[in-house]
Amino acid sequence: MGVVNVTPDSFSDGGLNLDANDAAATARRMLEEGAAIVDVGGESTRPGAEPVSVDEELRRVVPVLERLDGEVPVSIDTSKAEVARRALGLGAELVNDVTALRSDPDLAAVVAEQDAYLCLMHMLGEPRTMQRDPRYGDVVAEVKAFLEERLAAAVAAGITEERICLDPGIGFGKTVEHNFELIRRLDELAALGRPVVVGFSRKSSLGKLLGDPDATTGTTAASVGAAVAAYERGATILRVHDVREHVEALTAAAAALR
Ligand code: HH2
Repeated sequence: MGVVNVTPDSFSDGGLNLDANDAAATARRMLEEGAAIVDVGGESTRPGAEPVSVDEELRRVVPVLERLDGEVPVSIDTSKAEVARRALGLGAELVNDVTALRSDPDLAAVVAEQDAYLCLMHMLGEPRTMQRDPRYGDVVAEVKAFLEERLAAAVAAGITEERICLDPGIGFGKTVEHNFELIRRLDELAALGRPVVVGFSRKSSLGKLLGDPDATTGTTAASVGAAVAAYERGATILRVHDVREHVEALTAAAAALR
């Protein structure tokens, strides 16, 4: 899954794809580089980010989806029912909701009515404050219980279980150690029986691991290492910014692990 952030402020690619033509070109390039789907988002959820209005989010993502014209498999990274509805109408097939259907009460019905795919992600708190001293007893057990509960809620709301994937939410209310423990024990999340999505790409825990306590991003090489480890522990979808490098590494890893 390639990442295209149509935002001025995303933590690693903010501003790069704010122009709809640039964003559409990036999405098409990612498809050529081997992405199976491209995740288009109009709202940054980086630590400290402020929410964006529905109108502004639509203004950012709709022109991109219009330019892609259904030719690129698209995931819409949104928590808003209206944005999801418009995106699905323009050909998007997956709704990636980092709030796991907890922020907009109308979103579940939109996904159910359109029979779209859905990604439910774990987050502790909200982006504005989530990195202020996050604590867990057992991070993996707590994330697993959360995802299990949100999966049941989504199914109860009429969404087909076979269309739902789950994501531990790397960096969303987690320390460096929490993030790596989630990858180390990813098989426990895969045991829920749904495909697991992992988005470690460029996240600050990678920069911190490599020795910079103030890092806000991580390198491509570190991202690839984390993605290969996640794949080995059962991840099905890797959400990444550097598609070519990840496709090459994962192709080799898949051949070696077969
Ligand atoms: N991470 C980000 C955004 N959306 N969705 C899922 N399912 N999993 C993730 O790990 C995930 C996500 C944050 O990364 P990015 O989109 O690059 O940055 P920003 O939120 O600043 O736009």
